[in-house]
Amino acid sequence: TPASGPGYSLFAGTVPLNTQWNATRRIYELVDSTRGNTAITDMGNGYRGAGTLMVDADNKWGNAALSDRVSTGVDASYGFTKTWDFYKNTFGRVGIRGDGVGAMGAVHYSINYVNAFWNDDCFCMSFGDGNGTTVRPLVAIDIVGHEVSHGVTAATAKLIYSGESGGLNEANSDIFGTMIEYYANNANQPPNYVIGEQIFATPAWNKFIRTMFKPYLDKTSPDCYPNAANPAGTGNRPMSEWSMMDVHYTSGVANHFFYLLAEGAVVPAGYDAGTPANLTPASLVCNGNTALVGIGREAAQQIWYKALTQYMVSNTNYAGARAATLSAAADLYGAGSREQQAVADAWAAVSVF
Ligand code: ASN
Ligand code: ZN
Repeated sequence: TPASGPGYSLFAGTVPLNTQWNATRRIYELVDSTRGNTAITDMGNGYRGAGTLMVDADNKWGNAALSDRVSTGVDASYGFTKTWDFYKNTFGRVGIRGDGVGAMGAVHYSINYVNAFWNDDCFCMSFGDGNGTTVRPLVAIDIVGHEVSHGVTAATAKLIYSGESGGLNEANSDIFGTMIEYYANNANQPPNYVIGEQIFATPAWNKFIRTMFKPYLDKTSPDCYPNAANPAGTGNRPMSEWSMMDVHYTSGVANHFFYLLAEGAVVPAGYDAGTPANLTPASLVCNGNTALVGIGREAAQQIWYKALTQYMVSNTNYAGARAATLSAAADLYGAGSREQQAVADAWAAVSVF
């Protein structure tokens, strides 16, 4: 029987959870029958099998403390709920594959594991606990949204996980992970274009997994696509290095494109002049176009989703992503529309022509 109980999460405050009453076991289970029977399990710090279904006697889940193993599961469940609702309400996509079927989420994966991942074979995702000191469990909403979105990519464009298509695959997960964070708009998780900042026990402007507005803040991810207009330099990496770069770095250029498309050459609060990051509009763009105006998150995410699901294919590269988003913008807003021009301008601002 479907039920609803409060969840005391690590990162999102007290949130409503979708649970179910198992009359045979006489216990509540962390299974959401209204979202394709998504289930959250505890791996018990092992790394094999599906883990043990999370259960609770009084339908009040966790206590918001790391010491309570259920609290980590609360964040995973909440993140999955928001992800499901985001895809359904924003794009009419019901379920990761669009077939109404939910996924499994396993928390407490392995020991001191500082990562999370999607596995399309089991249609499931796993979340590590972090390192036990400086890094907390990897169940912040943008991380959950990122992992689930790998399932969406696997069901649609099937972008191969290496080279430029791999970078686009990673960027897709960062883009939707971030849009899911905005969709949830949880007061305990002020939305932003920083990925994974919540998992750091001592937050700081330079503690994050990635930053979309300025990927090179990590001193590795390129801001700009390397070409004649943008030879290697600060915020850029030479083409000769690209083939060896991790997909979590080559994603930077597409993350950067999406930020500029949605928001324009605007420095986010906390990273602007006078702060330690000390960013200026000129430092956000690769071509000096500080007049770049964003079209907003809603139009930007509609363009990206249509490009992903209707135009990108397994070996799409950066040039192909540009063409895909221009086509998607034409379909949605018209050829020569303000939105389509903004897509061209945002790609130019990251040196993709
Ligand atoms: N957290 C990583 C990701 O989802 C795991 C990986 O490298 N695939 O991108
Ligand atoms: Zn990823």
